[in-house]
Amino acid sequence: MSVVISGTGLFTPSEKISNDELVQCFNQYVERFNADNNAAITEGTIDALSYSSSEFIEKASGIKSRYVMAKDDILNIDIMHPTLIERPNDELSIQAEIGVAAAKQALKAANKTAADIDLVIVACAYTQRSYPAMAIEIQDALGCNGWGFDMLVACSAATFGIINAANAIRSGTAKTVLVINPEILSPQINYRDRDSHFIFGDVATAVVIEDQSTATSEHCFKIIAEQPITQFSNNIRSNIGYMNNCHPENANADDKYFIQQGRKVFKEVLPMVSELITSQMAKIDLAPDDVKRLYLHQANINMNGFIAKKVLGRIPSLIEAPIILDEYANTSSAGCIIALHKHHDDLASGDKMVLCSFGAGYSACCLILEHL
Ligand code: CO8
Repeated sequence: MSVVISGTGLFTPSEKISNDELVQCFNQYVERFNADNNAAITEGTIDALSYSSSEFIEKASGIKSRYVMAKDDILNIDIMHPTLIERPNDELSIQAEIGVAAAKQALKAANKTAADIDLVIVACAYTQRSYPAMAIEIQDALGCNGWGFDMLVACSAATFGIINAANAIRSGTAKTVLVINPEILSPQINYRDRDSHFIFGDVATAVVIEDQSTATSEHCFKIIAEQPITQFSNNIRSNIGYMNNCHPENANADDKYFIQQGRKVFKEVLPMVSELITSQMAKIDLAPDDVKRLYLHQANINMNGFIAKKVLGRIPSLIEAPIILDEYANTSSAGCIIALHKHHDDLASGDKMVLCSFGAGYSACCLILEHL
């Protein structure tokens, strides 16, 4: 049995923030903080905050802008956080809504309807609640049969989700699966922290996974190799969770937001991912020159350049190793799926592609795909 990705979908929020807008707000906040704390800063009891800069952000990461669900209050220096109106329980949740939008596109691309789907997996970095599962809400909203569940693997959620979908098809517990990645990341950003205020954006992606024998779409990608790996690390961490109100004194502390040791992550993840991709290519005797496309996790343009060079032995063109993080920023697990969604129209039968995620956990996953 061969399992294929037969359709992809992408929901992009309508609101966008440029580096300059983000930096302008952050720097106004820094100016006010330093003025308000002038005495303590002069005494040496508080450190002055440093300014952010668009030049740094673009050079260090490649990010130029990000889409968000609610822009206004992120850029309000008295708030610096997205404000989303809480919906009543009988209305579709916001995370389910963007998941449904991406899923509908993926279904259309795969020539499928909701009635064909018998498993919905929501795979992302955060779900807005623990239960009922976002996947079951989306299953209901779309009118799919079968079953659904949520799974969290930070930036590797989408690829781990695809592997779970493939295994469900192989085991016979599902025939056609939707894997949906509604990544609403802006609430987890500390917009007052210059090390991380620029990193993430909001988005949703979706893919349809099915047996090759039922696939009819124009662009079908057969999974010909796959391997997930994990290795514990505290270098990317967030302590947000349902136990936070058990220690209310720290409930809003900085460690409840996304925190990382970016340099360490860069250094440690790079060899881990290069080795993972190389070993998967060796498993199926795939030579670097035969890799038509490298869809990498979209966290940092320099990191992707290093990995691509190590794996392919050459600096790839932007067509071979597409970059979407310049426009979308880091969208956690959705990043490599956006790259696949936007950059596959020119692929032809027999072309081989690498789809690889990496991120918190650490977690990484490499899939090698062949265009039918
Ligand atoms: N403006 C100006 N200067 C800055 C800024 C800024 N905004 N930020 C930091 N600096 C300063 C630093 O303070 C430092 O100053 P000094 O040398 O005086 O100490 C200097 O610039 C250099 O800082 P860094 O060493 O931190 O800069 P880097 O070149 O390492 O770049 C990056 C920082 C861009 C963060 C880089 O390290 C990076 O991208 N690393 C890879 C990280 C990565 O891939 N992480 C994976 C992310 S995890 C994930 O994708 C999913 C997690 C789950 C979702 C979470 C949702 C919220």
